[in-house]
Amino acid sequence: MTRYDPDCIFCKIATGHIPANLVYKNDHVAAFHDINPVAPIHVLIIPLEHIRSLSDLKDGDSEIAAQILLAARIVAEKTGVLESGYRLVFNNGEDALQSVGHIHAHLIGGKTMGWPPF
Ligand code: IU
Repeated sequence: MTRYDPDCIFCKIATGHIPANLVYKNDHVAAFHDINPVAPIHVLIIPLEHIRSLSDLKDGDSEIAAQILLAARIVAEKTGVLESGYRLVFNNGEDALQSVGHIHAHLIGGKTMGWPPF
């Protein structure tokens, strides 16, 4: 893995140094249940490599970006919300209340949601 931050909790989860309730993992991404779920299904999908936010994605990160979206479909299938529907949320930066500086998509489902999301 080329990018790793020893102080990042999601890097520690990605490498297995901190346990998480894993839903899915491949060579690019890991998905695990959020410790503080906001819906019946709430899974975080992270790249294994440390990238602070969507704003830090580079042209060369297209495979990682695609893998996050592809993992969402697999997670939706594994958690039973592929047909009923789900939402993918990236909180990016301060205004969006991003609290962990390692890209993560929230896959949220298992209930009917509202719109707008704020
Ligand atoms: P945010 O988009 O950065 O605000 O979301 C961070 C999420 O990470 C939040 O929903 C936390 O409950 C979740 N989380 C976690 O699942 N496990 C952890 O060890 C930590 C945060 I720290």
